[in-house]
Amino acid sequence: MIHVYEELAETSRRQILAELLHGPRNVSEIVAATAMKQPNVSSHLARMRGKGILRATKNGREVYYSIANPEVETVIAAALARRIKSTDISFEEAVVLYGNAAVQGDETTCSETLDKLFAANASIVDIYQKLIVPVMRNVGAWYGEQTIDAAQEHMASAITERMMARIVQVFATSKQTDKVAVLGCGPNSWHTIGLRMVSDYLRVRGWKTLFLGANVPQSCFLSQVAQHRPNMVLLSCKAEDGLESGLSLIRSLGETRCKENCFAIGVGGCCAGRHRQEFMAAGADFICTDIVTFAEEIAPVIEKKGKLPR
Ligand code: B12
Repeated sequence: MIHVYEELAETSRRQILAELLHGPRNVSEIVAATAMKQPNVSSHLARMRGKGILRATKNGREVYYSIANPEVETVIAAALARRIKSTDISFEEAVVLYGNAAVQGDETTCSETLDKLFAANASIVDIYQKLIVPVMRNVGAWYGEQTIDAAQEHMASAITERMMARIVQVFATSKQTDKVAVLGCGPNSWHTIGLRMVSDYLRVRGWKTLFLGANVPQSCFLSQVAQHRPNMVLLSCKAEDGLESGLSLIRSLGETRCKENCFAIGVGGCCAGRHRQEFMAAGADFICTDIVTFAEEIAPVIEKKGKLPR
């Protein structure tokens, strides 16, 4: 019976077997049901027939394929039913699965873990706050206690950035507002993942986002803001190394605000949380250290041009 599990582990053959659980099918019917190319379907059918998992019966000029016998059929049906059930996953389990995979460079498991959360209808904010944030916190702790090395920390960050590109595509809508945000990390600030979450969230809400990335020289940052005339400028400041340059950037941004180019300035990241007063004194309109508060209390208010919680 081991052959059956091998076949079920492969996506295309699993799709064909799932279709054949409904009864005998010819090649054209399988092509239509699976949206696979005809030569691929034929080669998978030939392989599984060779292994005794399928049988072929001629009916006039058509060849119909079916599952070889009731015993094999029971195994396939049970395995597929288990698979559907296994889409249930808690965030706690996902953090463990994804985190261990990320530091081992196992992108497939990270991606499959996300698929389960998508299937469970998790929101983008929940995936970011309840999966990615604790995963990266664990990665930092593992690095601190030397369970992983710097290369693994960088690899996990790189994989997470790729997974976030996937996440935002899954939640992307055609919704578009006239709102624009410029987001970036000032000189000496390299932690972009939190700010990228905020950027993704705004995109899903229909904002046009200009994500400048890490370590942006102050003059270039200011020129992007002058060019795009955003409604909101967002910075992230996570490590103490970026404090002085972050404050300086906010002061300069404040000076460039005028009637024609009026935007809200927001700062996030834990360094901003620790130095809230200094950032507010420098000209920030709000400090926000988590994406849930941003999504629930800040973005809707800015969209309505209401008063921000200070
Ligand atoms: C990954 C990582 C890196 C990566 C970053 C890759 C990348 N593309 O971002 C790399 C390897 C580049 C890096 C570099 C460094 N890092 Co580092 N890094 C981390 C790590 C492991 C995870 C950070 C992360 O991505 N978290 C996940 C995100 C999603 O969380 P977050 O940023 O907090 O974002 C959330 C909120 O803060 C908020 N948010 C964040 N930004 C914004 C912005 C806005 C506008 C809003 C509304 C909300 C918001 O929303 C997010 C979701 O809720 C942490 C460990 C830890 N415990 O945090 C250390 C950590 C942050 N790093 C640290 C340090 C010291 C450094 C280095 C100086 C190390 C070195 N000696 O070279 C350098 C350079 C840092 C610099 N000058 O900026 C320290 C900071 C300590 C401190 N108090 O200053 C930490 C805490 C590790 C530690 N315990 O020592 N790092």
